[in-house]
Amino acid sequence: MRDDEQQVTIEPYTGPSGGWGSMKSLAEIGARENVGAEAVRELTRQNKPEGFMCVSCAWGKPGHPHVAEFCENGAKATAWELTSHRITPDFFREHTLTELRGWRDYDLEQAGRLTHPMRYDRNTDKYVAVPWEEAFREIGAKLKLYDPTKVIFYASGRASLETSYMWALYARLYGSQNLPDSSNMCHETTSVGLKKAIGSPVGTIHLDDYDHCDAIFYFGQNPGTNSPRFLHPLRSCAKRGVEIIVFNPLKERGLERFADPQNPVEMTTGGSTPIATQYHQVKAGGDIAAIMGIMKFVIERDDERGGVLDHDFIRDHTVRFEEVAAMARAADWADLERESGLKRQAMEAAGAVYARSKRVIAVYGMGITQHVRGILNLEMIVNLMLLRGNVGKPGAGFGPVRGHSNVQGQRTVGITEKPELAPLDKYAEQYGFEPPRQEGWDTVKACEAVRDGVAQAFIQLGGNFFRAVPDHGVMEPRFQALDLTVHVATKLNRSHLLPGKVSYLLPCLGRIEQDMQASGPQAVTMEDSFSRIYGSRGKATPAADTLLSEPAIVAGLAKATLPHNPKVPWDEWVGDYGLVRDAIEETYPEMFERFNERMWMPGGFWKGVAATHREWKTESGRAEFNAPDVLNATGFEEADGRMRLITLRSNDQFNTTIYGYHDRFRGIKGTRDVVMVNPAEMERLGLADGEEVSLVCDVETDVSRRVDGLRVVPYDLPDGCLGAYYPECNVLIPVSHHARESFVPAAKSVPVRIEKRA
Ligand SMILES: Nc1nc2c(c(=O)[nH]1)N[C@H]1C(S)=C(S)[C@@H](COP(=O)(O)OP(=O)(O)OC[C@H]3O[C@@H](n4cnc5c(=O)[nH]c(N)nc54)[C@H](O)[C@@H]3O)O[C@H]1N2
Ligand SMILES: Nc1nc2c(c(=O)[nH]1)N[C@H]1C(S)=C(S)[C@@H](COP(=O)(O)OP(=O)(O)OC[C@H]3O[C@@H](n4cnc5c(=O)[nH]c(N)nc54)[C@H](O)[C@@H]3O)O[C@H]1N2
Ligand SMILES: [Mo]
Repeated sequence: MRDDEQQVTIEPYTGPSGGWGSMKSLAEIGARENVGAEAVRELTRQNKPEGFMCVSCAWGKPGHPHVAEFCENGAKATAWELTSHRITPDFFREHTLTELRGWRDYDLEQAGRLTHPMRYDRNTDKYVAVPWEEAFREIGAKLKLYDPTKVIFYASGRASLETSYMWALYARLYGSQNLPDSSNMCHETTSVGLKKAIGSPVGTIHLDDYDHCDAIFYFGQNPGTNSPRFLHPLRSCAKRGVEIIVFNPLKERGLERFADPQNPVEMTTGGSTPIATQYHQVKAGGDIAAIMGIMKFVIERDDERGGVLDHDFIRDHTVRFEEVAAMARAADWADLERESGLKRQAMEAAGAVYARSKRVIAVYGMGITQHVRGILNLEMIVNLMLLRGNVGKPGAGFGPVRGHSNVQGQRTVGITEKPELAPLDKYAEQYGFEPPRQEGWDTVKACEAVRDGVAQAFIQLGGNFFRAVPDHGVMEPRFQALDLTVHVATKLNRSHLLPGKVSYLLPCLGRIEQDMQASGPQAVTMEDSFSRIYGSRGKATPAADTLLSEPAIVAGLAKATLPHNPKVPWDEWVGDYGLVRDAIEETYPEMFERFNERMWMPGGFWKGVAATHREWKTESGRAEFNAPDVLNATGFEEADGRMRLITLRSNDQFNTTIYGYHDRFRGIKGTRDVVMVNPAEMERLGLADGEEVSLVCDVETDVSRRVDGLRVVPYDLPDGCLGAYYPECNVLIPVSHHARESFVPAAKSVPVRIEKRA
């Protein structure tokens, strides 16, 4: 039996999040990756001033950190990067890509760190080592042949601000604004929706606002797994008596109870802190109705007794309140109950807390953004918050929890397909060229362009695009029809196994590793969920001395592709990243003033967010109420047998990186091929615990989308909802099933049917 292969066990987890369970899980991965003393030493530098910034999530890095300012999953990410396993050219001599396509995501990454640049050889179906200079030269020569507007430059949100700036500049100098980013599958709904409603495309709170709030309204985000360091402020809030009102179809353990691994009392007594004061298992896509119910209660109470709404704020700072208020008053409780899956009393109980709380933070994640009507979800959260002026004052505001560690920062420094979001005139002036002005491709448009044979080449800076996107059945063969694919990566993943006609795999240093350049060891910077920017210095020994840094690879590609431009000093930039930061400061003087100096401020420096001080950069110049035109976010009709599939992360993965097969908090061990079904639904459908079923996409198209062999796991979910894992179930999501306006694939309610085995 291989080390990761365990008996499949499915049993409810009764422990808290954190606690000994997280320690055990950590020890297991440390042993499996065979990490040495160096990795342990590195952990003490994680998320500390002068240390390195975690390669996992984008949660804030406090100015006064804990002794161990890392969590179970951040430590796993560190161990995964500092693994002692390697993929050398020998590995590729032994395995064809056809064979490797039969491996699981877990096996591919577990094989270790990539060490050499490789070129795909079609005759043998293998990757073969190629010298760096040759790879750059050949890629550059190919790129010169294409129409730049048909080349895709994808970035996953981990690359530093320096790399991202160079990347975006490279694409535009080449003539392409096709700069999709993992953000397009993630918080783009925030970028579009918050921008529209309050004029700032990002969260408005500071980390210490959690010390001042008296209630948290918490929608569709799973901190126990995806941002575990958030559990510390949540626990402090809970201890302080802050009311934490959760809306989530699943009972997520991190929102129920947390035992602090750094608290000796909780660890030795087995004690834990309850987190949520109310837990509402809203239907997938039901938040619009749930929030409408809360608003109805709050507005009607104000109508009756007054003193509930912040009328001054509404008058001075907002538009369209009356329209939305009238709609809330007229809403019918029966409709709201049906659409939200919650009882009127539940919405009223949440409303009562909202009405009496002076400072409220709204937290949300993918449960809000990844819906066809995700923008409406978000607008409803804004509506609710505006009722009592809960933005732009201490202890109140919007707390979107971002994904990748620098995903927000990539947008800040120019990785965007939207011309209006990039300082194109400034680019023109600073670098003396005419940047492309037409709208580029986001993730969905990039997929369509690949699917329809329009795109010619795909260059990927990190990530696993081909696995993260929807519709694998349709997309996989199409990726292989591309003329050129190039991947910059640390570990092998499925995207690398779907080579275009010509294909390269370029291995890079990770952020935890020492990055030595002409001027000495380099540091990089990133931006967290709180719009704070700080430095990160890698010190670990690089996985191989053949690796290049990401800035060096971007520069290598750029120099081979572009005509010489004396205003773009690629080599100098690679020699000293401080010069890239100077260039960033020149492009964005307001946000990055004295960048090189301020990057080492403990807790980072704040780039500034207008809505935080009630400056509304919206069309109306005010914060905007928006009346929803529907009450649910799914974007599809109810039909007999049609269910809403929620695609989820387990506690043992980072996106498409699968660390293991133990979703501890959900009690699912040894397999990811499961579908979570509520027991009443199981009975109705005649399904037995452990039975194997198929899920079939329930959208009328000429393509059949299905996943077979999923084991039924009884799970506490609202009626009509199912849960299953991403990325295995992405095959069920049509590319066309995406959020309106933000184009985020709607991974949180996918219309499916369950098929029993014949
Ligand atoms: N360890 C680890 N950390 C991660 C990641 C990881 O994979 N592993 N991924 C990173 C990335 S890129 C991101 S974007 C974040 C993702 O972090 P999250 O935003 O937490 O994303 P998900 O786990 O996909 O699920 C979000 C939650 O939404 C709930 N939900 C689903 N549908 C609905 C709905 O309609 N309404 C409501 N109210 N809730 C709903 C689900 O039950 C789930 O608890 O985490 C980041 N951090
Ligand atoms: N069904 C469904 N689909 C989803 C989601 C969902 O909830 N449900 N979530 C969506 C979301 S929120 C996101 S953000 C996307 C994630 O999409 P991506 O960001 O594209 O995917 P990741 O799995 O994070 O990428 C992992 C790969 O990144 C590479 N990598 C790791 N570290 C580094 C590094 O330092 N440098 C470089 N160059 N490469 C590195 C490794 O090779 C690794 O295999 O998926 C989206 N897809
Ligand atoms: Mo994400």
